[in-house]
Amino acid sequence: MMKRFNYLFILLIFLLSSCASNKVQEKETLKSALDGKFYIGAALNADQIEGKDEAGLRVLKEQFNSIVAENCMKSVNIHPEEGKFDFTLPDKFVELGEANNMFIIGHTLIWHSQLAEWFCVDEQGNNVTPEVLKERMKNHIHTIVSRYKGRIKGWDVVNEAILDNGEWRQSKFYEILGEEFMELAFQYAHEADPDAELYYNDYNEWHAGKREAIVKMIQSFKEKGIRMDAIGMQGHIGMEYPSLEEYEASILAFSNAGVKVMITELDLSALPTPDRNVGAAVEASFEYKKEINPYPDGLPEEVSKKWNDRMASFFQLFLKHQDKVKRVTMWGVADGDSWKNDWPVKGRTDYPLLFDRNHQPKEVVQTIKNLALRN
Ligand code: 9MR
Repeated sequence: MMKRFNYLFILLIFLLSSCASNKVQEKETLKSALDGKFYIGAALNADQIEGKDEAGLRVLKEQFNSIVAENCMKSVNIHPEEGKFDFTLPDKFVELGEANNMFIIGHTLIWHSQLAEWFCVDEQGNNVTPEVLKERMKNHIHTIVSRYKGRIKGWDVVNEAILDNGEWRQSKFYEILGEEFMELAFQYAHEADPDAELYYNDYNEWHAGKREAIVKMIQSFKEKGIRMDAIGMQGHIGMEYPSLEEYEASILAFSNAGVKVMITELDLSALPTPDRNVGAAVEASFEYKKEINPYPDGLPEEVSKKWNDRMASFFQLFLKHQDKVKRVTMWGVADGDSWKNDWPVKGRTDYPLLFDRNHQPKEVVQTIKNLALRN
């Protein structure tokens, strides 16, 4: 009798304490649960920066402690004509981050896409000389980086310069300057703010060719004494790709080469992909068909479970490597904001982010908090 009472007593204590710990975890936010592990960030669109998306901003301020500009700092927007900068949104973006004590990231200084038309050509549309392009890059980078010196803490200096097979992308920058453009970009950024962290940011880095080329680049930067703090690993992932092992191999390779890893641009598409190697090439586009937009009215339970489990397994991986991963940034706050709704097929309904269209946390948010408190 006494023994049975003891068992019951122990069970009761166990139930009460696990209830209490669940309550504590419910009160935690993503940023408080992940505190001391890595920053948790989100990309901000114009409506959020301008204060129009109140629901998105509420979630952002409550849950996240880092921000990156989704579009407003791309050269086509921030420097549309030579010598004519538009800092309206970028200034507001930085003020928003500072007012909320966030780790602010600038995106992106040199990118072949969304490139201002004038940047690499003369008035006749011919490529400028290497000397002119160097001068333009220097002016562009110096003007932007020094404006936010000490305020923007890290920069995606160069974006997407290497192809999946490890070859250089034939961008205008490469065409005119060769490989040197990469080093020059980092050098100019460092001159403008010696304390800012500098990153190379790309997608599909789980492809062996791209991984190896990036490792070589890190090594060469180290030999030459050029500052590069981290590799940004864009996380535009799908339900079937990449494998956790492929993604982990790149985290390990970059870290072993001597830099930190930032998980940037994370979103997990719940939709079928017309091409699993499409990466995040903005120009890719496939025709809309009803069968590739299967969930216009919400995710079925079993798909939602699979989605939550897969997102959780990625966060588990990031937590396993919390000594290497310094930041995880979602490419948007809530599903309705995501570029994935229109890419690579226009007009679909996707479910790639941690908060749904009503700005409610998905199940995985609680799972991430639990994992963070345990790891
Ligand atoms: O999410 C961005 C989308 O709103 C823009 O239309 C697009 C083109 O500027 O860029 C998207 O963000 C890209 C990021 O800047 C770089 N990596 C790939 C991202 C998705 O295309």
